[in-house]
Amino acid sequence: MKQQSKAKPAASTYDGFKPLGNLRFTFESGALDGWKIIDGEAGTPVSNHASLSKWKHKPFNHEGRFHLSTINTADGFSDKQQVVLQSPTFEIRGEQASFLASGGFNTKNLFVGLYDANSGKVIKAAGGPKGPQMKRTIWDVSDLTGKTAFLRVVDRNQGGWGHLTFDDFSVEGVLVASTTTSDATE
Ligand SMILES: [Ca+2]
Repeated sequence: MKQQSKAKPAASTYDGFKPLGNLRFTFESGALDGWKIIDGEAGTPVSNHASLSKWKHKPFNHEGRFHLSTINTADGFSDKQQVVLQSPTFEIRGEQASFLASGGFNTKNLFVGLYDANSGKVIKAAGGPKGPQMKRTIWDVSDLTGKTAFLRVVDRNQGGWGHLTFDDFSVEGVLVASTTTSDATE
């Protein structure tokens, strides 16, 4: 690959992944699209930045123009910002789900979680690559078909790479009315 000039940011490159179903979260409206902040705060939870300010040579490679971010403050970036974001509730009808995420590794304080909406328990968790460029996660959800679920992007980490970005979620599924999510545990 040709070396990028330091003066010129690298062009953002989306992986062009074929969606795994009709239910998608891509944030291309520039708004939260039904996601809610359930703990903490985020200055600009839906970001159109192409990269972190110190990593212009390593763009996020998000889908489209916007992604979900726990590092984007009202006027810049801060790993100290802590926030928990929750998706709308949906019924899983497919066998696989997929998304892009960057930021820190999966830990108990920092993860993208898939929750059982009835029990409120985490079913699956993943993190970023401990770096600025989004990596793709594909989850086998074949044993969850017919169950209701929601996603959370959990950021309670203030250290280095203590943030997550999230974009381009897809699964075969349908949105449903929220049930017992207020009792959900982490
Ligand atoms: Ca997007």
